[in-house]
Amino acid sequence: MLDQIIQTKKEEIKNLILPEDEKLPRVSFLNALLNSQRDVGLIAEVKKASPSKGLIKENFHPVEIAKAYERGGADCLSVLTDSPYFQGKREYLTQVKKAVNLPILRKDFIIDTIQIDEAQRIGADAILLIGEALEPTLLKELYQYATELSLDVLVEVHDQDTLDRVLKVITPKILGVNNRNLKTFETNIHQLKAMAVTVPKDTILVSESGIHTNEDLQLVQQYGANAVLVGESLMRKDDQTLAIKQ
Ligand code: IGP
Repeated sequence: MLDQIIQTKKEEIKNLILPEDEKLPRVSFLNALLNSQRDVGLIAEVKKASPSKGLIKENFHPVEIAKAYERGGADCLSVLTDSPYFQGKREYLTQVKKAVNLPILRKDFIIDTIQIDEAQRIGADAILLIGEALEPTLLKELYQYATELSLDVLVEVHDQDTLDRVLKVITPKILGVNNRNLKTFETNIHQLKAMAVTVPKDTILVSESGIHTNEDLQLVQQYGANAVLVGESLMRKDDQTLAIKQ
């Protein structure tokens, strides 16, 4: 699946026209996680659909969801901008950015610097780079490019091999371990357990995907997560504010 998504992105990039710079104020994604008042930091995701679950939310209103997350006390937001697979849009991110004060991660499959320019222009505060999707030299180049534009980067890996490869070229300030394998869509809530010891101690560790209950949250915290990235289980609730109030 991941290979197919990357092929699609290569085609998209060929036709990509950069939007006007919205010149929206940048908020530090990293600081929001560092200063979280929650037991475990929370990145709440605005997610309409996914390839593994299909449509997650009917009557999808990204701005309303984002405001509800903010009221509930999320530290950061993640907004899907990929449309072929997740039914996201870059406009959603800009609309959300204009409506809330929380820092926003652009959730997409970034393989080229032009997508980082795009992220910056539409109002993202941070971008995602996926270890499994990028050769180490390209990962390093994109990481540096984003950093020069003052965008924070969430570097995501699924397994130990990828983590080892990533750490040879960069020391990410924020590292996500995706519990979901993007090639098979299998989710394993214990994915982080054996990997956490190899993560540099100053790196913020985020457990991503498949977190549904308080038990899941406590488990990943025990494994060493400083924060979690949650989409589906929050999106399926009727009241997103209530769902994340501690
Ligand atoms: C959220 P979930 O299972 O709570 O909806 O997962 C997030 O981790 C997931 O959307 C995600 C993702 C990605 C999506 C993690 N890494 C990379 C697209 C691309």
